[in-house]
This record gives sequence, structure tokens and C-alpha cells, in this order.
Amino acid sequence: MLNKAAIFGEHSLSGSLSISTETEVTQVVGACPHDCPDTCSMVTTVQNGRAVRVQGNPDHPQTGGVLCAKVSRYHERTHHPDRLLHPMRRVGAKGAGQFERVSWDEALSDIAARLKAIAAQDPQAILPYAKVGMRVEFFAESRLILIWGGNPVGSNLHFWRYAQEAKRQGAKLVCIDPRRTDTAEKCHEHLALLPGTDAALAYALMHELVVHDWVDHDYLERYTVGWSALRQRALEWPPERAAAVCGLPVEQIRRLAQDMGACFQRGEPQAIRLNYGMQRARGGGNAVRAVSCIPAVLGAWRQRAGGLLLSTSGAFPVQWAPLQRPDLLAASGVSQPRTINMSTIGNDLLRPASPEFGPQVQAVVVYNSNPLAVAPESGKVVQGFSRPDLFTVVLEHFQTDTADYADYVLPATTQLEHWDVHLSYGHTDALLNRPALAPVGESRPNTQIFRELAQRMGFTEDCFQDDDETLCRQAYGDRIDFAQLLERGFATLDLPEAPFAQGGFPTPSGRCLLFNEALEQLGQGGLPEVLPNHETTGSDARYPLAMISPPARNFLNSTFVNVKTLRDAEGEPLLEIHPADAQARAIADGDVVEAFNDRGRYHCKARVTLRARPGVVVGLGIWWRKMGLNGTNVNELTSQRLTDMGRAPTFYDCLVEVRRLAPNTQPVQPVQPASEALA
Ligand SMILES: Nc1nc2c(c(=O)[nH]1)N[C@H]1C(S)=C(S)[C@@H](COP(=O)(O)OP(=O)(O)OC[C@H]3O[C@@H](n4cnc5c(=O)[nH]c(N)nc54)[C@H](O)[C@@H]3O)O[C@H]1N2
Ligand SMILES: Nc1nc2c(c(=O)[nH]1)N[C@H]1C(S)=C(S)[C@@H](COP(=O)(O)OP(=O)(O)OC[C@H]3O[C@@H](n4cnc5c(=O)[nH]c(N)nc54)[C@H](O)[C@@H]3O)O[C@H]1N2
Ligand SMILES: [Mo]
Repeated sequence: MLNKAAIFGEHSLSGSLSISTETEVTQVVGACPHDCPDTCSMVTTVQNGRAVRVQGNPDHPQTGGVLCAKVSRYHERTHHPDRLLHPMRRVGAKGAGQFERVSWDEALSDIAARLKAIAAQDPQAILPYAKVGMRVEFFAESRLILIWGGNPVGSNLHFWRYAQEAKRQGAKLVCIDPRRTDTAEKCHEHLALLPGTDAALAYALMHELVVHDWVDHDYLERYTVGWSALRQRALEWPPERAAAVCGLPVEQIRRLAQDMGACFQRGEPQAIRLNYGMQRARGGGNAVRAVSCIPAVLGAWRQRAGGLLLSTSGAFPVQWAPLQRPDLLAASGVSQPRTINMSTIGNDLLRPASPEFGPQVQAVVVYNSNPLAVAPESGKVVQGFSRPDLFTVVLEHFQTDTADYADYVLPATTQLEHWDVHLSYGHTDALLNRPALAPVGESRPNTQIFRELAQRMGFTEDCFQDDDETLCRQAYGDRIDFAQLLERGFATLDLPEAPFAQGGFPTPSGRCLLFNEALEQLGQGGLPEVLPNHETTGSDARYPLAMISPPARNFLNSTFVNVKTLRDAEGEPLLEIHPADAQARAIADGDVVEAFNDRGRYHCKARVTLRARPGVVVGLGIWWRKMGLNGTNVNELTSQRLTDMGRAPTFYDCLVEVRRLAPNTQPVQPVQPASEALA
């Protein structure tokens, strides 16, 4: 445990939990709330009503007593001097951030009056468990691991522990990522492909498997559909062709295929950890389909340490309920508010009523999200939230970029102060979060705020009377022993070790659909397609550099950006650029630069580094706009276009140009919140 903590600089807790009454120290088992595949069980130490420490639960095997650097600072966030402590009503212009304190009663009555028709989000609706693929712990036994489109050292630490274990046992680790991340540095091989070219690489690998006959014919015959069509398509992708598309040396592709072939011939397990990186470009859905064919071709699913694990959470949670005009809702007999894709919120807030779109959006309730900072093409998002006729309510811990545009800001409790249940998309345990503290200030849980709003809006259904503990009980029904959850904080679901060893895929035939007839009929293509990005470089491209914007290690999306210790670790907003691209633009390390395209301008400092590959710049996210040099962040540049499947956002399908603004004569500090400037 100690050495893991030392390696990662994370905090670990060893030994068992104790409760000592003399010193009034208690420890409460909870669950990390963040949208991260690890879903850790955490232990909060409370002294005199304040959280003094947050650590990983040593009794929960997946957590193993270790939390990431961010969440081990959770108590700093909960007791942060900038915590929102009471309801506030806007007095200044939208975006100016000027508010006056109001009572809960005043705030709720006024909001309820204005939102009469809001169908409060049904707090009982919990995402169904949809587990796809391998169990994460079995990666420790794999002999070859492809980490494809993810940076687990930064964002999936507990998977990385199993990969490390495998590495110690002699496994080879390969990272497929345009950026030389911390993960890429620790792997044996790094394929720095151009963003959005993963399907081409997958096909070239299958090409090599076919021509060398590193193929599990028996598995394909018994448990798949469409092998001959896929095989034929793969033969159209010799490594030379893919190398040109992906911007990779052809030998590197061949070498990877040979490693896969060697593993196959020795009968050793090989596995792929697939993450969101590749899904944030136009062809993301097809890229995932293409990569997912590989384990079937190899018959890798036969072994429990073989196959593939893909995060199953939605790529972009739609977490807020836009409200339609009550009179129109009533007139049309609609009782539920519609949901709007957050990837196009900028355009949608600005859209007038139309038959296709429906009525204009009149009100927005935002909770658990910071759309001003995280949604693409922020220029449009800002314009939308600035509409004087839009009524906006934000439930928050802090005065975020989004809260600045609210008519009402309502203080919400943090994870240390409320009940919650969590399912993981990286392991197979269910977790329970018990509150460790009384709510700070006048803050209230989201659920309580929605219940009170519902009451004032005249909803009388029984479910609006349920308290949070009841909701947690109901969430799992009888699939989980709630007593065990209460006692230990986690319970393991019973799942097979090698789910697809003999087919059993979640398809009508139980076979893996290499060729998908249903998709063919929808015009999507029965085989996975290699789709170019929406924004492709080339002679006619107006902007020559591709920009990706993955999260900074010490932030969780835009959360924690205001926690000083974590912000200090990230320094300031940076754009990574390869030395050749920097030289061509006379940019030196530390210069203030402008990254721009037709959508907007983002000012930050340049970091000239080999982490960026030629032709691709990296803007680590997601900083608060108000901390940016010109009051913007990377999402000023990203587009609202959607992916091929699932209408997901295309954050990493984005072209820009970069120019030097000023030399780095003095350190440029991001604007700090007032309370921290004193510290
Ligand atoms: N520290 C930290 N952890 C997090 C989060 C966070 O903000 N901070 N966010 C959480 C959330 S909400 C999510 S959705 C998950 C995301 O988790 P992951 O899906 O693992 O996403 P990232 O860690 O951002 O890794 C994406 C990687 O893909 C690379 N990439 C970009 N474009 C491409 C491409 O076209 N092809 C390939 N192969 N790679 C590409 C990026 O350089 C980046 O290193 O992480 C969760 N964990
Ligand atoms: N450029 C770029 N943009 C991206 C991404 C990227 O990789 N690149 N990643 C995208 C992805 S995958 C995601 S998931 C989104 C994430 O974007 P968001 O879902 O907006 O996540 P956060 O930025 O973490 O903001 C969460 C907010 O909710 C608040 N909050 C947390 N807990 C509670 C609570 O219990 N109650 C209430 N009321 N509030 C709470 C926090 O204080 C925080 O301000 O960003 C997306 N945006
Ligand atoms: Mo996410």
C-alpha cells in the first residue's frame, strides 16, 4: 500500500477503521460521487463536526485503501471558504455574478411559482446496470494490454493498478493515444496516432491477423456473425494505408500486430481497455465497433483475462431539465420536461420555437453540472444563458461560471453531507454513501430541494414524500442486500468470470455482430466504417492544427479547479505544442499564445513539449472560464457537431491555429477567488 501511495502521490489508509469516543473522532464509510470508472469506497474522518480527512477504504478490494489526489482533498472542498452557504437571487446583469441573500422559503416559493409545470426529475430513476465486458481485476493476469484512448494514470487509477500488476508479471503494455500522457510514458509502446483515426488502425491490425492467420476460426464460427464480410474489409487496410491515415510509422503497426499474434499463438490472454478518448470525434461510434471486433477475431474472450472493457456510462450525462412553457406543456398534454442534448445546448438555448424543435426553452434548472465551462462552443452557450428572458436556477457548491448566469443560486450539500448510491462503470460493486456530516451552512441535498419544489408546485405523488435513505433502498430493489450495503458500504454483484467465452453477447442471437444487419438497414453500415473527422487537416483546411482537450489529472472535469492545492499542482491553463509546430510559429516555452478558429479565441501559455505530437496541440481541461487569461477556456474552440452514433459530443474533433501574443516576461497568474488571494 505504501509504495502505491508513493508512486502515485496519492493518499492511502492502512489498518482497520476505529471509532474513538474520547476524542470525538468518527469514521464514516461513503462512496466517491465522481463520474469516474473507479467508483471508490471512501472513509471520512470527522472531528467535532468537521471532516478532517478523506481516505480510500482499505476493506474495499477495488479501492484498496487508495484514493486519487483530487478526492483525498474532498474535505478541503467541503469546508472551502468559498462554499455557497445560503440561497441567493441575482441583482446584477446575467454573468456579472452579483447576488443578494434570500431565505429558502422566499427562493423556493418564487422558483416554484415560475416553474409551476416543471416535472421534477424523478429521483427514483436510476440508470440500469449495463455491464459490458471483462472484470477489471482480471487485467492483472493479462499478458498483453492495449490501453486505447484512455489515460488511466490520470483518470482511472484503479484500473492502472491492475495493469501495473500485469506489467510486473511480464505483460506488455501498449498505449494508443495522440498525446504522450503519463500512461503512455509508463507503457512499453506508445502509438501516437492522429485524433479520430482509431478505426483505420483497428482494421490494419485485423489485416495483419488475417494475413498471418492469427485467427480463432472456431470462435468466429460458433459465436459471431459476419466474419467473411469483416475479413474482406480488413484486407483493404494494409498497414501502409493505415499508417498514412493515422500518421504512424508503418513498422509500429506491424510490431503491435506481431505482439498480438505471438500472444495468440502461445494461447496467452490479451485484453483491451477502451476509453472515451476515441469516442469524441465524428467516427467515434464506428471506431469503438471496429476495435471491439478484435477480441472476437483472436478468440480472446475465451479467457477471463482476455477481451475488452469499455466504460458503460453515457459519454455525456444529460443532467439537467430544461423547462418548456407551462401553458404549451399543458396544452399539448405533455407531463415530462423534454431533455436536450447538452452537446448542443449553445444552439438550443438560442433556437426559436419551430415544429421540429418544439417551443423555445424558457427556463433551465442546472444541477451537478457546469455547462458554461464544459459544453462545447462556449461562445454560443454564454449567449444562450445571457438571454434576459431565460429563467435559470443553479444548484451548486460554488459560484461557478454557470452560477454567474443564474437568477437563483441554491446551495447544495456535498457527498460528505448526503445519502447516495453508486454503480460503477469500471468494476462490479454497488456502493452506498452515508452522510458523514450535517449540511454545511444552509445547504440542502438536491433531492430535498427537488422535493420541496415539487410540493410547492402541487405534485402530490407518493414518491415525492420518500426520504433519501428510502430512495437508496429502492434503487437496487432485491438485487443487492441492503443490510450488507449499510454495514460495509459496498456489495458485490454476482457476475460470470469470462462473460463471452461461449458467446452470450447481448444480442438477439447471443452472437457477436461483426456485421450488423440492423445497422445496415438503418443506413449506418453493417460493418464498422472508417469515418474521417468533421474537421480534417489537409490542403483545403483553414486551420492546420488538431486540438484535443483531455482532462488535467488534478481536476475532475471543471470540479476542483477552485481547490488551491490542486490548482497549484496544475499551475495554469496551458496549451501543449510540439517543438516543430512551435518553431514554425516562433513560439517559445511559456509564451502567451492565442489558439483560435471561427468559433472563438482562447489565450493561455504555451508549453513546448514532446507530449504533443506534430500537428496536434493539447489544451488540458477543464479550467473555469473566469480563471482564463481572456475569460475563456478550451471549449471556446470546440464544436457542437455530434458523433456518428449516439449523438455524443466531438470535443476532440477540432481544428485550430495558434499564434504567439507575447513573450513570457512575467509569470501570468490566473485570477484567484478573493478568499484565496489572501491565503
Ligand atoms: N483526473 C480525472 N479523472 C477523470 C476525469 C477528470 O476530469 N479528471 N473525468 C472522468 C470522466 S467524466 C470521464 S468521461 C472519464 C474519461 O476517461 P477516459 O475515457 O479515460 O478519458 P481520458 O482520461 O480523458 O483519456 C482520454 C485520452 O484519449 C486521448 N485521445 C484524444 N483523442 C483521441 C483519439 O482520437 N484516439 C485515441 N486513441 N485517443 C485519443 C487523450 O489524449 C487522452 O489521453 O474520466 C473520468 N476520470
Ligand atoms: N473540452 C472538453 N470538454 C469536456 C470534456 C473534455 O474532455 N474536453 N469532457 C466532457 C465530459 S466526459 C463530461 S462528463 C463533462 C462534465 O461536465 P459536468 O458534468 O458539468 O461536470 P463538472 O465540470 O465536474 O461539474 C459538476 C458541477 O456539479 C457540482 N456538484 C457536484 N456535486 C453536486 C451535488 O451533489 N449537488 C449539486 N447541486 N451540485 C454538485 C460541482 O460543484 C460542479 O460545479 O464535461 C465535458 N466537457
Ligand atoms: Mo465524462
